[in-house]
Amino acid sequence: MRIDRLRLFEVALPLVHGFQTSSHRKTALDHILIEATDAEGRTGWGEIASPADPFYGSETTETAWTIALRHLVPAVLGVEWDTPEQLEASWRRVRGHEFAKAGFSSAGWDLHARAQGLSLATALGGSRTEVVAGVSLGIEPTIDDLLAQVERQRDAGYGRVKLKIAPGWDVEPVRAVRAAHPHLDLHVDANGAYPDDDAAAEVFRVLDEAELTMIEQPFAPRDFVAHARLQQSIETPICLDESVVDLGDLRTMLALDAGRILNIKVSRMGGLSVARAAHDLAAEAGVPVWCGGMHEYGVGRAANVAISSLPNFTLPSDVSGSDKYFTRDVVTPPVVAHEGRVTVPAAPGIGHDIDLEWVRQNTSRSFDTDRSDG
Ligand code: OSB
Ligand code: MG
Repeated sequence: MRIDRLRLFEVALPLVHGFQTSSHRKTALDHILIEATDAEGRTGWGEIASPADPFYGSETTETAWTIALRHLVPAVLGVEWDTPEQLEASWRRVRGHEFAKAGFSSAGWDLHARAQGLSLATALGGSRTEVVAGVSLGIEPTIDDLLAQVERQRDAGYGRVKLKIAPGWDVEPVRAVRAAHPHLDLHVDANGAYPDDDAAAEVFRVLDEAELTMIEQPFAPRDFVAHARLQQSIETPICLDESVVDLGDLRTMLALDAGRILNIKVSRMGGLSVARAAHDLAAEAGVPVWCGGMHEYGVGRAANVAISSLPNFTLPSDVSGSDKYFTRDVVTPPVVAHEGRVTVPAAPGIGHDIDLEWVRQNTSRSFDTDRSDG
């Protein structure tokens, strides 16, 4: 297999509902879509879902665009490969920039699956025909607003709710949601906002009583030791997100018992092959995983649904339906959740068509290897 042409589209879409985490607020997204065309004219699509600002991780839309054009496009173009792993080996020398790599990885995997006439899920080795989806709710202006959001998503059929927390927005909102929904599958995500101090220890001691499914990324990404210490002192499983960007990080987490659940994000880990390897390693260690999201458009969302079909994705994933985020997605049909479940497409590749007209209408810049000398 050989990719002979690449097109990139930077596409801006507004979010249906603004989203605030401990570090930033977003009302619109700016993701990069990649179309890879092989020697036989088949196409595969991938998405670079980096946030515009370096507040979740160090990448931005701008750094991803630059790394893609300067390093990843030239690495990938014209390379002969049989497996997506061989394609990914073409950018082995590029350190970091996992979001940018993930877009190319997914485009390669989509092509690979289509060439074999397989769904992406099947090509990855997944067997689930549907995946359980949860919703991730941002920090709201008031607790009443948050309760209304929870109510809305429960009515939409979602059975698992994750709440963003931050110092000053933690014990109270969690207690309020728990009181209103005693049996809800509820968890919290701090996005690394807490300093490792006594005040934080007290917050987590109290949250430990709220019967949460997990506490996600309380401390700074690199501080595995702080997570390990907290895990030894509370019952609620800690889940790591930002901390784990490669398999080495996962080994550190497992060796230190710095968390008992893993959030696998295809974007954060640099692509589908690494995500699958992390899934396998976690499964061997008896650590359950779920698929986190970065508000992906339909292209990245479909890749998330596909990886979630692997057997150790036993907890609900952040793969809610497109309508939670966008009035019109970049794929047809959009990703749809029914009673909190998303059907894993059986059609070849990601199983969705690209709405090129909508992509073009929202494209702020584009690049085409057929229209430049690189
Ligand atoms: O930590 O999972 C996170 C969005 C932006 C940055 C970080 C995170 C998130 C989400 C989004 O929680 C989940 C989704 O895509 O629905
Ligand atoms: Mg998270």
